[in-house]
Amino acid sequence: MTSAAQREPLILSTWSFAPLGADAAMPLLAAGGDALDAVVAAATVIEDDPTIHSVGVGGLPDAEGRVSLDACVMTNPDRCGAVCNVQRHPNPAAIARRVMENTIHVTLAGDEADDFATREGFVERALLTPDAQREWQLWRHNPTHINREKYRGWLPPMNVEEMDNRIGAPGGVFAGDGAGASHDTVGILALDSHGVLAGACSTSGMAFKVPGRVGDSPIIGQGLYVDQTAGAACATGTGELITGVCGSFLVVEMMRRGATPLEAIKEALGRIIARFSLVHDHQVAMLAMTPGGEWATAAIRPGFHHTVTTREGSRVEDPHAVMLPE
Ligand code: SD4
Repeated sequence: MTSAAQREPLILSTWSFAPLGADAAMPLLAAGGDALDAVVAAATVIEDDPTIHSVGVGGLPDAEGRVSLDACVMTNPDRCGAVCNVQRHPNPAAIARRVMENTIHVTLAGDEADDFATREGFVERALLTPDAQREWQLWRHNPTHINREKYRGWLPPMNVEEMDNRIGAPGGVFAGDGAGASHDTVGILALDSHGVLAGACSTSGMAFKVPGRVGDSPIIGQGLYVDQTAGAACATGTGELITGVCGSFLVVEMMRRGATPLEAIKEALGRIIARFSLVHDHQVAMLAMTPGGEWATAAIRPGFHHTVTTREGSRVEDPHAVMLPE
């Protein structure tokens, strides 16, 4: 179910929390605004919402209880920016844009990325909310986790959206079988009325990750890739799998060579399935869009939803393909 080529403004985002941001950003595009402004605006709204436990404020912390944020933005190979491991500022996508626009670099990481943000006028904010801290404490004291060798042997848990909103429930998301919520990156692709594509990808990463871990989301070509001459793609899910196949770059290059968005995503997800020993909690989903506005989404496993936003509003839908339906 891909749409016809168009210059009608279009926003395609990961997961069902995305209308919050996409609906706020669509008026910019509907008024003739810029795709990059729209994706950063959408990401910022989602990052600022403390009830979303996988992006920005309220994100679940690392194994030591610290929240760290990753993000990137991109419009072309020569126009991209990223930040990793931001711990003092809530809006990494907007900071990534400043890295792109105000430095000669692409990526800043850690404390220095926060220092850069402060110099750029971004306001610091505590990222760890009481809810997220509570989930971390439940995780820390859950024997199904601490009996495993510290950090290793701990499987990446399922996506927050797939966890039935168990955050805040008496046992927390890690009650029961030890599987839990973790990783719902917001990936946003936009096409503006001038036919310009842009993308943003923002996450707090895998919950309870080893401190310092960086996933695919802020890495150009992995969590996001945009080239006006070929298309745009972004990814969500277990970053280590996406990284192994340079997922978003692969999808865009497949489209450059003539694949449809769906064919391109299936190639990337198929490589992950073929090359990794997947466990139950592994999930990857991808979005792809051509410069003409043709788009598709697909996921390895059931549970993923995309959000498509037009002038008429947002629709949350199932992906066009699920590679391993059961
Ligand atoms: C990561 N890919 O840090 C991100 C998490 C994610 O849906 O996308 N979750 O591995």
